[in-house]
Amino acid sequence: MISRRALLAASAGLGLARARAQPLDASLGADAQSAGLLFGASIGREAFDDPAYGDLYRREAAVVTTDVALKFDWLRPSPERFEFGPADAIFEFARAARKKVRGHTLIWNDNAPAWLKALSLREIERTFDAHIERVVERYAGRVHSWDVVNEPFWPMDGKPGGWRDGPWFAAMGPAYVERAFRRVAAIDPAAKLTLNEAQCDNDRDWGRQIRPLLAGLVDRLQQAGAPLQAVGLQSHLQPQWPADYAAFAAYAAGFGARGLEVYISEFDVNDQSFPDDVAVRDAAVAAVAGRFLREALAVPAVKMVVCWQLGDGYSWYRGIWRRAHPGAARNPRPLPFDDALREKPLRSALGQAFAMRRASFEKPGFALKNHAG
Ligand code: 9MR
Repeated sequence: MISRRALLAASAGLGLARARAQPLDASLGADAQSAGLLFGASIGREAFDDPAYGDLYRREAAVVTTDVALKFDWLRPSPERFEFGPADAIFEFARAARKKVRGHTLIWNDNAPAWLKALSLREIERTFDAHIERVVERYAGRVHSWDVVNEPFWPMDGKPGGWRDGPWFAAMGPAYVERAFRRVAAIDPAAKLTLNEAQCDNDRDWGRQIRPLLAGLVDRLQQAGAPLQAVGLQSHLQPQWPADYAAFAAYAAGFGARGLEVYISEFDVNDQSFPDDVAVRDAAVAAVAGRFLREALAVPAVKMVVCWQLGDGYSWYRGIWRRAHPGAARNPRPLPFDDALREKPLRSALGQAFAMRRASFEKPGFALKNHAG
């Protein structure tokens, strides 16, 4: 391992940005921290069932996001029951390993349990307030950031304004968003309150429609004085679709110009359009990630990169792929570690991107490219 001081001393005489942009290679969490970033991954029970996987989080992550443990449908199997066990276990893991926790997600119109949908609109509204209060109170002071509302927009639902349909929207209309932010802030003022959205990284119709909708919502929330501190841009990259990562970075910088932090909150790379050959595929995934991160991490407002799990074997893409291709030898490889938890080229791409950001920080006059102008 090369020390930071040795690296700087070696590169000072040469004055070569490339020589300075070598990963420190301690861990992704430490490399990211030296570039003014938090790095981490979503976490679920896999990290407890598979101790080597848990150790990988201990080594590499500085922050963990609850994958499913805090989602309404997982927490609330019935109206009376709160299933806090899995989330409590993640908070205890984070406390013991000194990791920050991102709470994902309080309010999402997807995946609503049948019992919630069966309630009257007035009862749904009451459930909304009571749920936020109970959950936020339990973890108050221990949450780095809350995804207060997840994926507010889904124009394909056909609602005016492109809103995602579901019980919360049905009961309160668009007002549910501001209401959620205000209630969380009243209970846990220390958490950074985040609006998390999907698709903004692609230029197919979904990305093109959702980007301006999200920016408009952020403007309205800020005009109303709502307590919003960050925007999460999930970044499940889809290289099979058109994308312009420089334009994405400019979009992210726009939130920075509004005084907000930006989190790359669910990073992974869909490899479905790449060849079967594993070495070729892993290299292609790393190349896409490198292109994306080079642009995104040049934006000062971007303060965090969270992968959606760490190892390919635990990616959400695995289940989707197996259902669509039963018995196939090929499996998705969207993450920085493989099934045996060995490092992949994507891990190097992340380390390299953190090193490039650090090198930009170290340039005189703080030369991070500011897309907001
Ligand atoms: O990774 C999550 C998977 O295990 C769940 O079954 C699914 C539904 O709750 O959600 C996945 O995570 C999603 C996240 O919560 C929101 N953005 C998209 C993620 C991938 O589907």
